[in-house]
Amino acid sequence: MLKQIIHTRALLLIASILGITGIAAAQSPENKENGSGKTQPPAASNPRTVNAVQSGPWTVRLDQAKNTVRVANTDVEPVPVKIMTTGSGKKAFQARLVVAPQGEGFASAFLQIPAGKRLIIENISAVGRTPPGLRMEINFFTYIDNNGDGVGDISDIVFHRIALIDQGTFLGTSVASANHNVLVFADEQIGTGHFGVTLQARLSGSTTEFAQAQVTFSGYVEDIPAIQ
Ligand SMILES: [Ca+2]
Repeated sequence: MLKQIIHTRALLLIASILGITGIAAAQSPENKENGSGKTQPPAASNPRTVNAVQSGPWTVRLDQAKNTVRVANTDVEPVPVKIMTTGSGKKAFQARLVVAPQGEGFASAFLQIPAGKRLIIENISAVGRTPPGLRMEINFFTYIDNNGDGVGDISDIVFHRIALIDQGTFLGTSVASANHNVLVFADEQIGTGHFGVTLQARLSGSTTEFAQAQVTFSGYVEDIPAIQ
């Protein structure tokens, strides 16, 4: 009987030790991860990532030794890239022309382009001032060797119309204005011929009162390419 009691206590002690060990094992970090007691590396299809969130501006620096940027786009979805070149004689250009039409015939003014240069006009700002009841038409024309024959001829002339919008009447003068982003090429020289920008304006009727068109041209000049 005594032997049986001792044997039973021994079994209870062993069971108690095993139970404590089991609880400790169940609470270990490894078992929390995968329940197997072994730490597994992250699967390639489900890599561990860090949610990188930062308030305020980001600063991204290029490695000066490599200094390249690659954009992973497909051929059917290319990223538009504009190559900027410098040192080709580019120079900012801005000029204003004024004409004072008095009737339905065109009055004109001439803008000289620097010798041997191509003027690229990127913006025009225009205003037409007329007596109330009259309207004004404004346009300008330029030249570029459109037919590529190296000769300045009538086929090289190009017209550009300016769409004015009525602004109202101010102190007895009606005002219409426009501001357009444009892309206009104007060569000063084609072959042996020399050209510029001609502004012209006319009225929808005759008047002896004040009428005036002003156009500001903004852009740049550069060397005319040798081969076009
Ligand atoms: Ca030509």
